[in-house]
Amino acid sequence: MSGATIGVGMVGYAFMGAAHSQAWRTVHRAFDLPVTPRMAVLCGRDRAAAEAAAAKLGWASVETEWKRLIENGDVDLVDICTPGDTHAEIALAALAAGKHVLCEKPLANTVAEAEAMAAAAAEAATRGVRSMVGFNYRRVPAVALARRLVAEGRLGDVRHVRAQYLQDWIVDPEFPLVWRMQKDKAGSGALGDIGAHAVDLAQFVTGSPITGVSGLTETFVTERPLVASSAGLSAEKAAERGPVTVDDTALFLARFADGAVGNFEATRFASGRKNALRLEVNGSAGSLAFDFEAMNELAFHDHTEDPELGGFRRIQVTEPGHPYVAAWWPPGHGLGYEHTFTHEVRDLLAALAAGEDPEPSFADGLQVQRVLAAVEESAAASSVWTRVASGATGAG
Ligand code: SOE
Repeated sequence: MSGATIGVGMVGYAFMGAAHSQAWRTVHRAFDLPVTPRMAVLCGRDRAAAEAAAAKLGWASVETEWKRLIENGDVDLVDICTPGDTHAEIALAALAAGKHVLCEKPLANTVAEAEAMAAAAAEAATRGVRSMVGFNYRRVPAVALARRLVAEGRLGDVRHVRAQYLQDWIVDPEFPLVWRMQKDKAGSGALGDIGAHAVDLAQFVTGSPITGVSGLTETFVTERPLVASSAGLSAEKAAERGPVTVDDTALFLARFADGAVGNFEATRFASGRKNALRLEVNGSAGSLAFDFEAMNELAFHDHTEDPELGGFRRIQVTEPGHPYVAAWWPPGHGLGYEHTFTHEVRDLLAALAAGEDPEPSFADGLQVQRVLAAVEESAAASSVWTRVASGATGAG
């Protein structure tokens, strides 16, 4: 960090790269911060494509090798927006080189990688080198309110946690075999890609880690076209198909450290649900419910109220007293998906300027990775599945 600016180098420039770029462009114009990000280097393997992306997204220069980005003296912070198979090697090299790291979720593709990253992050912190994992939904004002209500005891003892992340972008069996459906690239399917968000959100809002799971995973479409069908393809090329090596959906039961029980669902086959990250928490004194598809609202039920006046009330979380809201618009105008990333880098920069460890940490990312691995281990152990008898004698 040179004075009041910090040089950022970003690896990867697809969906997450675009979302992070928007955050780096706007954060210091929306929030008063002691440090301003410089969008110094964008890294991508294809130079021409990376240069076009840098021009569009607002990056000053381009690298085609992430190792050279880390060696660049103008880079103080490495922002990792690549598929999960490269998170560990890039983060470990960056931390060793004294660069702060923001790493997209999930932290890694395996627990072993996540453990190495968390250990390296803890060591780097002793050198004043900070790290954060990108669970951006923590930065929705309604989620911050949910966490506050639980922490203030407004729900009493938490009994049930119900979390879903529902999408439908691959219901069409002809959707091509992109990296998110390849285990060697993504680590897992819906479980790690969107289930990770549901796990982190549930643990963040309740303040209680998951201690045990029982899981089920399913892959509905087991092979897909290698490339999207288009007029230019030869019939032979269009016919090429490859195996889907990850889950299309994951469902699991959970126990939390505070005694609550939970059920989770992460699927890419919820036809009609586009980006429905939902959380409901039921406690002895009340409940709350959040749905990202109505992200500016939080439903709250106070169970201590007169039952004749009870039930869920819809809170518009747009008053200036809520975290981040005052930086944007008057009450009732609302925020969007992109604001969660701006809030994420705002909190990262504020922590760096204060010499503090940002949250969620790599240790938080490791906890999520352990939950994901436990679900996969449980789902693979068919012994936990009890068949329901059928037929007249039950022998069917
Ligand atoms: C999956 O489609 C995905 O892009 C996730 O990878 C992101 O983390 C989520 O924010 C939106 O959906």
